[in-house]
Amino acid sequence: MAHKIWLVVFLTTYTALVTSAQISLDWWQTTVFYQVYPRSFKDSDGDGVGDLNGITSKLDHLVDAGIGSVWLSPIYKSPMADFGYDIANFTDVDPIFGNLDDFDKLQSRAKELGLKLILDLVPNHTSNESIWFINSVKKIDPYTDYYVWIDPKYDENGNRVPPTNWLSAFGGSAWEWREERQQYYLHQFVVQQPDLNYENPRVVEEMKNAIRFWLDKGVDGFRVDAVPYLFEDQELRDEPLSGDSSALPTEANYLNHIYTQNLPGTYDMVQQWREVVDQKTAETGESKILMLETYAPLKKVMEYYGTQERPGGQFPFNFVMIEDLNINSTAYDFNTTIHEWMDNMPSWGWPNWVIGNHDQKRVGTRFGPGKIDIMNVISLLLPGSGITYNGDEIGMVDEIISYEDTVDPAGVNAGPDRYQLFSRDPCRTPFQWDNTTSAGFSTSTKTWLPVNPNYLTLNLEAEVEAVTSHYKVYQKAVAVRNFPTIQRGSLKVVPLSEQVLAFSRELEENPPFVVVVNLGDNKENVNLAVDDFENIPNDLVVYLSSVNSKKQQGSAVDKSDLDLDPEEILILTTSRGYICVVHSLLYCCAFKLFM
Ligand SMILES: *[C@@H]1O[C@H](CO)[C@@H](O)[C@H](O)[C@H]1NC(C)=O
Ligand SMILES: *[C@@H]1O[C@H](CO)[C@@H](O)[C@H](O)[C@H]1NC(C)=O
Ligand SMILES: *[C@@H]1O[C@H](CO)[C@@H](O)[C@H](O)[C@H]1NC(C)=O
Ligand SMILES: *[C@@H]1O[C@H](CO)[C@@H](O)[C@H](O)[C@H]1NC(C)=O
Ligand SMILES: *[C@@H]1O[C@H](CO)[C@@H](O)[C@H](O)[C@H]1NC(C)=O
Ligand SMILES: CC(=O)N[C@H]1CO[C@H](CO)[C@@H](O)[C@@H]1O
Ligand SMILES: [Ca+2]
Ligand SMILES: [Ca+2]
Repeated sequence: MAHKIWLVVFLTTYTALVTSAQISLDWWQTTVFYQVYPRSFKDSDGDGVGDLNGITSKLDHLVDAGIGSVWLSPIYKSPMADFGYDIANFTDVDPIFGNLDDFDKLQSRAKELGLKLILDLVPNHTSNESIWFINSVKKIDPYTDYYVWIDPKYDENGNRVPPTNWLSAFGGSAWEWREERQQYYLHQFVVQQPDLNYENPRVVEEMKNAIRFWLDKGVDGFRVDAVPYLFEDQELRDEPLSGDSSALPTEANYLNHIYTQNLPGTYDMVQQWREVVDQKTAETGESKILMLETYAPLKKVMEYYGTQERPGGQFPFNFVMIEDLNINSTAYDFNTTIHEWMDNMPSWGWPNWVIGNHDQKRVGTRFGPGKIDIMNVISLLLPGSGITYNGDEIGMVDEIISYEDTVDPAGVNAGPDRYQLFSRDPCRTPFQWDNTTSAGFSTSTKTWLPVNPNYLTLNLEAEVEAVTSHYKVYQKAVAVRNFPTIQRGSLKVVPLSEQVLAFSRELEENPPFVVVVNLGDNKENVNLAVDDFENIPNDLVVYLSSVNSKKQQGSAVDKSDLDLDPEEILILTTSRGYICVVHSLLYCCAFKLFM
């Protein structure tokens, strides 16, 4: 009888908890977004370039890793001057990647596997091969004012000069002269990427239609590219010098971009897109989302959350770990940087942590190969959505690429002496699936970027077979994200020494988690019995330890006397939490009585 009563109590509370957990968080808050760079993920037809069918064939990998959402970098029709970020048609697939049928197959496979699908939206510019631009050059309406066309200025000698000193993100003037129109057009990126004119309501509508086209097809949202660049100063004022002494006068960092980035109209446009997306959410009853790429000063980045009444994106990407931390950062630096985001975010905002993408040196290169897993674990266990750039889960690192093999316009434009400062090719090399030809990426030995020669040992298959590996650590870190403590728990960050960073996640009756990492090259002994961790019980057990750790999963540790090897990672929980986690007993955690 007593048992029965307990069972009823258990089930009622269980149901209430399950329900409350489900009501309180949406899929995009708990998921990990996995960025696929399509050219480099998997080549299905042996031409050396990745494609949609290739991606479809490898979606199981994402499920195996525990990932819930895939974000594809651009797959649209493009002359590939900026490898797909120069779009000629926003509603068609480039033949190099396949066609719309292949897209449909990819999407249905993703749905079958329970994966959400996010596309890249590149609203700032089109390709100069877009029919819009071709017509605009010829002043064929309605395209005449689709782009930013401005009359030339003349210097004191009567020579034609661009209307402002604005610089392209990839170097050189942001203005390009066109004889046919006797005007300059603006391109904040390469010459082949003319900026759209967002003062023109038709352009605004075109982009909304592109968003609707893909939403109608069933995608779950967009990652919006280069958001700060949407609007420019209507008075065409020159930008002041930045004072950055490392930048050449032709390089973007030479100027302070007060007239070409984060102009007020930008925030409003994002909110308008959000309305389009929200409309689909209302129609389908499933949240559709916008994630924004906004490299900008933190205060401006936060404004892209919008207001609670009129939200912007679900979140702007959080790049603080890319911008403010590196291989030399101390635990105090990590503390400051994590707080920087959490303390400046609107109270109702949802965090996220980005450690890599196709524009940055890989995390394993920025922080050193010994810290890849540290960065994966930290970014996945802090509060918020997880984001992983393809290959970071297996610890891929940048490859050194010669100037001859360089294809990224940002690198090519910089010339043989400075290309390594700008080229994004090193982080875009093909995914390393196994130790066969071209790392299992392609049947061809000639791939669009060379495969990193380390693939013979560093590849997914080997890491799956190994007892411990980057991938195994990644998988286990992703798995804990299913637990309410990680999804909704509080955060306390405690730098225990210059080298050792710890943070706790706690949620009511649920077992807490404590992440402890040694960022340094020396052994350390730390005491977790600090004020901030006073509610953490003493019976701590290792849920996950790093590849180099001597501590076994499930072994007990002494809270006040913890030895750490260099670059060691520990995810600790209580013995009750440990049973829950290893058996994936999601909600058992909440009941002290029963465990
Ligand atoms: C884009 O491609 C689609 C499908 O091929 C086509 O119907 C449409 O006219 C194209 N749009 C533009 C602007 O070229
Ligand atoms: C696009 O720009 C490239 C580089 O300036 C040029 O070679 C090409 O002719 C342009 N295409 C069009 C259609 O304007
Ligand atoms: C890290 O420190 C080393 C030694 O002081 C220095 O050479 C290196 O440039 C630093 N790296 C970064 C990214 O700051
Ligand atoms: C961690 O960062 C916060 C916010 O900057 C600061 O208030 C706190 O003192 C830092 N903790 C330590 C131990 O430095
Ligand atoms: C290639 O990988 C397979 C599977 O991991 C392994 O059995 C084999 O020994 C590897 N071959 C070489 C040459 O490393
Ligand atoms: C991170 C990212 O996607 N950056 C993109 C910003 O926009 C330019 C131009 O579209 C791209 O080249 C970058 O890759
Ligand atoms: Ca291919
Ligand atoms: Ca613009």
